[in-house]
Amino acid sequence: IERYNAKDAEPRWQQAWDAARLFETQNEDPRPKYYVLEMFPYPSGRIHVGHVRNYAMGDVVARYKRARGFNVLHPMGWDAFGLPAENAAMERKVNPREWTYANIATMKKQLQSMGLSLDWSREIATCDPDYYRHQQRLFLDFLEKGLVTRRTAKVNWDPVDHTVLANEQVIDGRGWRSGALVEQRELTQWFFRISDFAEDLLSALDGLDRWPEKVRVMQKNWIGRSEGLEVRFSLSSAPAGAAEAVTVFTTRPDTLFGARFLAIAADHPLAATLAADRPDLQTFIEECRRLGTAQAAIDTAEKLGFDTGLTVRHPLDPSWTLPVYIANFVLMEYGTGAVFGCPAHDQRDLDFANKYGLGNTPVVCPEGQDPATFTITDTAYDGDGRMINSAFLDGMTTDAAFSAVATRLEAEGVAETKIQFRLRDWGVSRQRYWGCPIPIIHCDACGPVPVPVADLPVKLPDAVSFDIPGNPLERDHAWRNVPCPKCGAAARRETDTMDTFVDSSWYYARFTAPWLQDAPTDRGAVDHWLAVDQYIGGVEHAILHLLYSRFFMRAMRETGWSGVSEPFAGLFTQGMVVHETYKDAAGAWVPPAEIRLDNEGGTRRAFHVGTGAEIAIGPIEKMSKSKKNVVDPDDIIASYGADTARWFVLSDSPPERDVIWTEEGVQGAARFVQRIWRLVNLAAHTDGQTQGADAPLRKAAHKALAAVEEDVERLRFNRCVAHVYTLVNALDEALRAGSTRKVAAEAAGILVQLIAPMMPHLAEECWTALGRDGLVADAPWPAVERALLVEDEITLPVQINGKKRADVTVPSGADKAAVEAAVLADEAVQRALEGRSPKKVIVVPGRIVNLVV
Ligand code: ANZ
Ligand code: ZN
Repeated sequence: IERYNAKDAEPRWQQAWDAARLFETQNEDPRPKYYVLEMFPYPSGRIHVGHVRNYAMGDVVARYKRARGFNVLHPMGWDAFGLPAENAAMERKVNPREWTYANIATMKKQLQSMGLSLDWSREIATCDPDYYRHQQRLFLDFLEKGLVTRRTAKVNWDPVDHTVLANEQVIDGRGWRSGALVEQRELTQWFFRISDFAEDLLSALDGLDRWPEKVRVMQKNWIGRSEGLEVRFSLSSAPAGAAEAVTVFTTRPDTLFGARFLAIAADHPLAATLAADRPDLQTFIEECRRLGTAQAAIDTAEKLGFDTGLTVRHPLDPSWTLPVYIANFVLMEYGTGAVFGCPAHDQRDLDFANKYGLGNTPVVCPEGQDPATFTITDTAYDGDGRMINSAFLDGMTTDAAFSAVATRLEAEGVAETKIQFRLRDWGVSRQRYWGCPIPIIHCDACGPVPVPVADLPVKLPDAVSFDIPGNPLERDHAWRNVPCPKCGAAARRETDTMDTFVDSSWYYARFTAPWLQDAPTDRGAVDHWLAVDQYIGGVEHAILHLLYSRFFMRAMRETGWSGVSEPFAGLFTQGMVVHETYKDAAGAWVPPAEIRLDNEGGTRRAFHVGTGAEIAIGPIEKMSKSKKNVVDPDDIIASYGADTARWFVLSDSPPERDVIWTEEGVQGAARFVQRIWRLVNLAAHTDGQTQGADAPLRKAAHKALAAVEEDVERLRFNRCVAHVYTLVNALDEALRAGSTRKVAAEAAGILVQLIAPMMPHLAEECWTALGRDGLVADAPWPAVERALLVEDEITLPVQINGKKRADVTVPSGADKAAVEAAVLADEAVQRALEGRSPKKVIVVPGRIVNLVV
């Protein structure tokens, strides 16, 4: 038998699938639908092995479901707007559009060489006017529905990328891409009102039972629901022009008797009033602003306060007054921008109080502590307990005290219960060129005017220069200066473009009818295909992309573009592909392609292929350009073929965990490809006459079939791989023992169908070798013969006086008497009995045997 030649076979089968238009999905089809989607890639230049893993998983599901009789939708597209295209334009003087489309062409070829069962007829690039015109339409519809607003807001300004960042794009006070320290600026911005849906986005998480629990928890925390009270503290004497009272939001009204101060945000209106004629206060406010609004920065910064000299009356005891501070740890953006400080039970308040000598009063005593001696010094107690030092609350639990305070203050009209969310509205304005233009025209007389739908798309101008920093749209007067659609006066286009997260928030809906010219979606198609049955992607998108998409579905529902609320019924987050790192004697990183590994004497050593010099093997890390530990899928496919690469990324570890890419592993996968090829050919031509091996082989084949079914459904691809190995071993054995051609071919056929979702090209070649008709990619999944799965023997553990002493194998239909006889005859049991005879033998059928002596 000749070796299997992937280089020759793979393109041949890809053409065969194309010619049969096998993966072009029709919306009208009587079969049940199945929508499987992998997160679409950003066209950065080339695909990396992370993509290979992601798409291989999706492809297994798609091909399997297809074989199971589903009408499968498995599309692919490009998340094509974004900063790298502009950076390339700046660095290499290439047009962002040309750069992007060139990358798409390269990456599409690469994906096609993987043999994925994708419906390329539905391909989308988000930078295509045929896509973003509909996004502009959605924006206008959302605007009309009140789901979009415009307001000035403090924004995170990235001074290196010259752009506004969403809070989510600020990590530890730095821009997520540039790593630059983010500044705060006041700008007029467009916002999607995602916070209107906070309650729904939160409660609907419970229904997403095919999402990883950890992702649901992350979303829940991000939405951040708090139940509390808004309480008014009246000012002892309000300064001129200021409100009479300061309202705080608290989740701990039970601790009200522990209050020692009030603190307001630097941007609180009262602070502004006071600062009018106080330069020292103005300086302090400036200082607070520089800290920004990033939670991490606030949490780690030293607590700073400014004593306003004002006091407020305690709402539960008007004779008691509290000082009012301006404090850097209070955010204007959350709650009411004011808090009451309870140092004994809140760490930030305690740090602050200790610094400014404000003292503390413990009011919650932990269970088991003596209230008489319970004191707080450096560590606040934020748990539950019994109320102390709290007048009418004394002796109550914290929960009871919460209700008692709420009831009393509400009755007095100084408080209301309030549900507060951490989720902010989504600011989508970006001061960038390479994004979807916001379809608005600014007129001095009419204000911001929507571009009429008939005038869409607002197309990006093609000729742009990035010679000077900033947004080229601002400088393009021909593009920018247009008449007002309302009054005809000279007006200006909005030059901000949309956050690229908008593009990816509805692409999965567009895939259901991407050919539509005059509407974003077709209701019939969108309602038929959505929700996506299985979405697969990186956990790094667990919060933003998924939350924004969930918002978009709801907004599209409100505007009539969808009848569905949840975009993704099933979600799977796959692990990364990681790799060893290599460093030469001079400390420079060496790419794996230049490494030769040696395992002589059982120690792994690395040598440079060119110089022969020994190279140090470093830790296994996420593949990154900076550490050069990347492998190029093209190289792997060129030397081993796509099936080997696919098999390897599916095989080595559970799909949700990281997989370590090793040359040895890939070689192992390549050998397995040849082994399958050889065995299938042997099976096709065996002239075995004996039938002895037939029964166990049939059993092994149907067992593997049933096991793969179960594990594919749960996306446990590594276990599917293991079942295939088991069947291959069984087939090998049977062929040696001599099985009939009929049974060998049946088993080989099942084997080929099991590998077809994972190694589709090899499977086709084997299918032909077995003399089967048509394409295995188009063949229905074989039916499991359940009768073959019944075990004819079972192994029972035997305990003597509660201790396990032996395993005894009996026929699975054996009755109690037969089991007892077999147990007592067992050598290990006899040894353990040491001549004693058991007083009692308890047989739990199918489970265990207990002997009492
Ligand atoms: C008094 C108090 C006593 C509080 C106590 C806590 C413990 P979550 O759960 O995140 O909603 N807070 C309210 N608004 C704030 C703002 N704008 N900036 C900073 N902190 C703010 O947190 C609610 C708690 O965070 C509130 O309850 C308030 O402090 C603080 F023993 O009120 B608490
Ligand atoms: Zn006008």
